[in-house]
Amino acid sequence: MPKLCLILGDQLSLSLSAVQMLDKDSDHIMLAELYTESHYVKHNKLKIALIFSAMRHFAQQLREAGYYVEYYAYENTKDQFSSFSDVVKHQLTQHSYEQLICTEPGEYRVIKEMQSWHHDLPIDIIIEPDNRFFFSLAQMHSWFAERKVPRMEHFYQFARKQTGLLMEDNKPLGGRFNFDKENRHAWQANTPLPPTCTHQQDKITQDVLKIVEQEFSDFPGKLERFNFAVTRQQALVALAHFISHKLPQFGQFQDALSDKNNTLFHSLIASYINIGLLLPQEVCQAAIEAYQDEKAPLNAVEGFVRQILGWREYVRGLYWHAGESYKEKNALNATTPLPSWFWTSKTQMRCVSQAISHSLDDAYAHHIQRLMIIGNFSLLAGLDVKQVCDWYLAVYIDAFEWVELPNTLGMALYADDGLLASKPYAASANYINKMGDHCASCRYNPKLVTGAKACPFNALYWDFIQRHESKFAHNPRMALMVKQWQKKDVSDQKAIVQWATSLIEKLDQV
Ligand code: FAD
Ligand code: DLZ
Repeated sequence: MPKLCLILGDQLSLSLSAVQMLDKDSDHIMLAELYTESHYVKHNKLKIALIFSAMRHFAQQLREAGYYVEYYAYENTKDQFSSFSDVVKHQLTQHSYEQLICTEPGEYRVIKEMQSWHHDLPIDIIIEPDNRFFFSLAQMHSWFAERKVPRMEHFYQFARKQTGLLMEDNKPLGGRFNFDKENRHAWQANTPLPPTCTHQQDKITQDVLKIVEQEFSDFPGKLERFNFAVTRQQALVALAHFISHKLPQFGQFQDALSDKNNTLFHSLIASYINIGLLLPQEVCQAAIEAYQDEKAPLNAVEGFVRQILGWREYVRGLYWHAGESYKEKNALNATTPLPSWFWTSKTQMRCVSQAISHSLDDAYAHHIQRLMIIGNFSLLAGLDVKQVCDWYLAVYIDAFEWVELPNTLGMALYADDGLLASKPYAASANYINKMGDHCASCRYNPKLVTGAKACPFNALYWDFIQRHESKFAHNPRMALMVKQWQKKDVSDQKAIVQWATSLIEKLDQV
C-alpha cells in the first residue's frame, strides 16, 4: 500500500524530511489551499497569492520529478473542507494508504491538529522533524534548557563554532564574532540604490491573482504590486540579485531608515526561506562565497549571516522552547486597542505612516521599520500585545507564527519580560531622526516633547519610562533612563505625563 504525505504551504522544499521518506513510484503527496489557513488572521492578499502560487508551482515541480500529487485547489476546497483534517480524511477515502507522513509545522495550532490525528484517523501517522534549519529542535531545546539567560549573542557564537561558518582555526574571521558597530549608518542619497529584481508572472500566478482578488477583496494588500519569486528557480535569481547588488552595502545600511526608499539594501528573501524555496544553509553559503571572492566586505557578510544563522534559528528555538503559553505573555500589561490607522496608514507621523502603508500595500517593511518604528510606537503607547502580534502575523509576506511571535511579542514589545531582549527596544524621536530622513517631511517636530507640534514618540517615550519606573530601575541597561526621568522637574514630568495621556486617549487622531 502507498504512503500519503501532506505538505503544507510553507514546506515547499524537495529536500523536506517527509518527502525524503517517500517512494516516488508508489507513494502519494497532497497539498491543499484552505479557507482556514488563509483566514486565521486577515493575511495580506500578497501573502495568500504567494503561497497559493508557490504551492501550485511546487506541485508541478513534484510531478515533473516523478511524484504522484493530489492538489486541492481553493476553488474546490472553499465550500467543502474547513481544515487540514477535513482534506486528509477525504483523501483517505479515495485510496487505501499504509501511513500518513508529515513534517512538523511552524505553529502550535497546526501541530495540535496533526497530533489529534493519532487517535482520530484510522491510519499510522508519522510527524518528521523539520530538517530545513541549521539546528534540530532537540538541539535548540537543550541549548535553551542549559542557560538561565538564553541570549541570541551567545547562541550565535555557539552556532558559528558548531557550523564552522566564518571561522578559521576555531576563531571568528576578522577576530570578532560581531561587526554590528560598523553597521549603524544612515543612508545618504549619494550611495546609489540597487536595481529592483523583477519576476515574470506566468499563467499559474495570473490565475491565482484573480482568485485572490475575487475571494479576499477586503483583505489588506495591493495585488498589482505582486513581484515575488514563486519557484525555487526564481528564488535563486532573487538570492543572486541580492548577493551582487545589495550585500556589499547590506551591513553599512542595515539599520538605516529612508523616506525615499522602503527596501534599501535588504535582501527581501525571508519569505522564500520561510516557505522553503531557499534553504538557510545555501543562503549563508552564497554570502560567504561573496566574501571569499572579495565581492563583499566582512562586516556585511557577518551581519547577514548573523540574521539567518543567529536570529532566525534562535527565535525558532525560543518559540518552541517557551511553550504555547508564550503567546499569552503581557509583562507590561499593554492593553490599549490598536488605532484604526494600523489598517489604513492614515497617521500624521510620517515614519509610521510610511512603514505601515508599505506593510499593508507591499506586505513588507524592513527590520528597523518593524522594530524601531511600528514596534517601538506600539511598545511606547502600550498597545494590546495580542492585537499587535495578530497584525504582524497578518500583514507581512514572511510572517509565520514561529518567527513572527518571538520577534513581535519578545523583541518589539518586551512582553516576555526580557526572555529575548536584555532591555526594551524603546527610543524617542531622536533615534528616528538620526537614522533617517522621515522627520524632514513630517508635521511633527522631533525636538519637541509636548504640544501640538511635538513628535508623539517623545512624550510617549518618557511616559513609558515613568509607567514602568520600578521595573526598569532594576535593569542595568535601563537604569540610566530612569535616572534621567527622575532628574526632570516635577512640573516637566507632570506636563509630559499629561500630554502622553492625552495622546493615548486619542490615538486615532495622532
Ligand atoms: P534582511 O534584512 O535582508 O535580513 C536577511 C534575512 O535574515 C531575512 O531574510 C531573514 O531570513 C533573516 N532575519 C533577519 N532578522 C531576523 C529575525 N529577527 N528573526 C528571524 N529571521 C531574521 N521575520 C520573518 O521572517 N517573519 C516574520 O514574521 C517577522 N516578523 C518580525 C516582527 C518584528 C516586530 C520584527 C522586529 C522582526 C520580524 N522579522 C520577521 C525579522 C525581520 O524583520 C525580517 O526577517 C526581515 O525584515 C525580512 O526582510 P528581508 O528578507 O529583506 O531581511
Ligand atoms: C499561510 C498559509 C496560507 C495563507 N494558506 C495556506 C494553505 O492554503 N494551505 C497550506 O497548506 N498552508 C497555508 N499557509 C501556511 C500554513 O498556515 C502554515 O503551514 C502553518 O501556519 C504552519 O506554519
